[in-house]
Amino acid sequence: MMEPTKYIWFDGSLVEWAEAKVHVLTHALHYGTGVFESCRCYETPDGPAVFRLREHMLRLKKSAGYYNMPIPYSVDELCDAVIETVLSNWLRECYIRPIAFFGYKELGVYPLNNPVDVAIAAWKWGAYLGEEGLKRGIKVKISPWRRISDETMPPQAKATANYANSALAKMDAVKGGYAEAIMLNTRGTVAEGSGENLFAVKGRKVTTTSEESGALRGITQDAVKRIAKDLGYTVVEGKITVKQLLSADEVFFSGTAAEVTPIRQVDRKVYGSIGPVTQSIQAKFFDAVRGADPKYTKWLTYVR
Ligand code: PPE
Repeated sequence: MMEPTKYIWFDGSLVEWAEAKVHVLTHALHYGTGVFESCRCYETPDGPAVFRLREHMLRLKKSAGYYNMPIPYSVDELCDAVIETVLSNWLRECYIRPIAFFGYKELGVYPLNNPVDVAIAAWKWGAYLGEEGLKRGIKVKISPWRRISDETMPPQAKATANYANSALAKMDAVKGGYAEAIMLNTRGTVAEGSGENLFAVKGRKVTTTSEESGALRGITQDAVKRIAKDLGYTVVEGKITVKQLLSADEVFFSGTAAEVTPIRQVDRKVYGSIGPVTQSIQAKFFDAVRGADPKYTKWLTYVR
């Protein structure tokens, strides 16, 4: 169970964690008409800092745009609200979950007569796929469920509805004894994990799937691409076929929650424990988020 903190920011003010509730006839609960973000705050030598806060709030606004959802706060106001949430809970390292959704007024698929509610919660959340997974890699299953296609709904919107698709894939993987799923797109090439972007390494070439593959454009993915380039690797964004995936030297996930998580096995293909390229990228990533490399401090928003 998640460890409650004291306050949740809800429609402009801080409310007690246990009081941050919605009506059961909330539009988004019935029709998946919510959009959300996540970011992490890390301890740095200059105090806690949120990693790439502004990019996350920009993406929240962009996601809302796909659904004609008028979020009644500017990007700056949302950034301030995140900081306020972290500060009011006296958190130093935490996971932050901003969400905007069509609320309670009337039911029926058409959402636009409903109010838009915005909430931001923050709490301690360690390694998404386990400490052990972060160190030694996880077992992953290629899902029988394909990632939602852009002909069905916009994959670039981080909408709550998309995660019914992700949940199906994740449940199938976990029931099969795997930690996570890799979802292919409807054309049969790799899209991403249920909540992570995917990277495949071959020699000194580091490839991640592009927007055309149906993957969400990840903010961590973008950071990893930058870091990999700075480390001297060749970075490619494009298509990854299942064959390329299974013949890669190393494979890993990136994401706010997953950070940089090595994959040690996909179906019956065993890559082994964390490889050297993944290791160097992961180490640099943790330096970046913890303010240990001046090259990347531009990505940090200090909370005080
Ligand atoms: N793809 C998907 C489908 C996704 O949900 C995420 C983030 C990413 C890629 C990586 O994006 P970014 O965080 O910008 O690097 N998933 C968030 C939610 C996970 C959850 O279980 O909830 C996250 O990582 O926090």
